[in-house]
Amino acid sequence: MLIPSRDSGCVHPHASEITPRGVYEARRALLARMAGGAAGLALAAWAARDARAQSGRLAALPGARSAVAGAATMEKTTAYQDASSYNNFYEFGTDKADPARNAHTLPVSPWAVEVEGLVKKPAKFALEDLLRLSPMEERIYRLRCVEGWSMVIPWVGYSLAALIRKVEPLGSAKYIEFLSLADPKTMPFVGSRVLSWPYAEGLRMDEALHPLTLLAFGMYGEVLPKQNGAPVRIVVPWKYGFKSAKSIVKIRFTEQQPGTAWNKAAANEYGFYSNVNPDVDHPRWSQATERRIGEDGLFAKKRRTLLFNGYEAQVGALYAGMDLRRNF
Ligand SMILES: Nc1nc2c(c(=O)[nH]1)N[C@H]1C(S)=C(S)[C@@H](COP(=O)(O)O)O[C@H]1N2
Ligand SMILES: [Mo]
Repeated sequence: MLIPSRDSGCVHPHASEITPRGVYEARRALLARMAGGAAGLALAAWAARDARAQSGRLAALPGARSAVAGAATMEKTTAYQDASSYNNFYEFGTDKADPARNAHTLPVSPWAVEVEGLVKKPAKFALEDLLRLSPMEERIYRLRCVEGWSMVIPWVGYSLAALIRKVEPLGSAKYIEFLSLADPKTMPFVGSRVLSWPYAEGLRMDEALHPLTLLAFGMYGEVLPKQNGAPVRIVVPWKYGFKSAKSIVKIRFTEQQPGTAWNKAAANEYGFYSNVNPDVDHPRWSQATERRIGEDGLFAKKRRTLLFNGYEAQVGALYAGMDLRRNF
C-alpha cells in the first residue's frame, strides 16, 4: 500500500512494505502496548532506569498534560541542572550540594510503599503497581523552600487522591503520615542528630485529597533523580518544601495529627501546616520574598512570595476561618 503525503505530493511506502514482517509485527505490538497508557511506558522506563542512568540521562517518564486547576504555569521552568544539584535531602547531608554528590547509594529497586492505619484495604504496593495505579500527568509547580529560595519544576505523577481512594480510608481517618526510607547503610546522615529519623511529614485528610497534592515519580519527562526523592515522593505545592517528603516507604492513616520531623526538631520554627505565607515570618527571617534559583545574578531582583505560594484560588477554601498565624 502506498500512502500519498499531503504536503509534498510524493509517495512514501508504508512501514509494512519496507520492514521485514517480524520486525513490523514486533513494532506494532510495542505501539499497542504503549497505547495501553502511560503505565506500560512507565514500566518500560523503570526497567531501563539504570541502563540509561549510565549514559547520563535517566529513563523517560512522560506525562499527559494535566487538567487539574493550578497544574500549569506560564513561568519559566528552572534548569534541570539546577533542580537536580541544589537540593535538601538531609539523609545525604545538610549542604545543598550533598544530595547530588551522595544519593547515588540510595537503593531504589526493588521499592515498595506500605499503606496502613485507618483504612479498609491496607496494602504494600510494589513500585510497579503504584506506577500503574493512575495515568501519569505532568504538573508544573512552584516549590518554595522555607529557607527563601524557589524553583519551578515540571513533575510527573498523579494526584495522591487516586491512591487514597484505592485503600478506602475509614471515617475515623483524619490525617495522613508519610515516612521516608531511613537506611543508615545507604543514607550516611541517617542517625545524625539534626533530625529524628525516619524523615516524617503529614497532611490533614482534605489537604491530602486535594487534586494538587501529587504523588510524583518523575520530573522533566524522566524518572526522578535520586537526589530529588526517587523513586516516589510527595509534592504539595502550596506548602513550604519540607512538607514534600522524598523517597517514601510508608503512608499511615491516623486519627491524631502526626508528628513531623521539622516540628519535632524546632516546634517554634516549623508548625504542622507550614502553608507558604509572606505575612508570617520564620522566627529568624522574613518570608516576604524569595530568590528564584537560576536568577541569582548580582542584579537579580527578589520575588515577592505569594500566599499559599500562588495557589490561593485552588486551596484557600481549605483554611477558611482558620487563624493562619496560630496554625503556621
Ligand atoms: N526525606 C526527605 N524529604 C525531604 C527533605 C529531606 O531532607 N528528607 N527535604 C525537604 C525540603 S526542606 C525541601 S525544600 C524539598 C526539596 O526538594 P527538591 O530537592 O526536589 O527541590 O524536599 C523536602 N523533602
Ligand atoms: Mo526546604
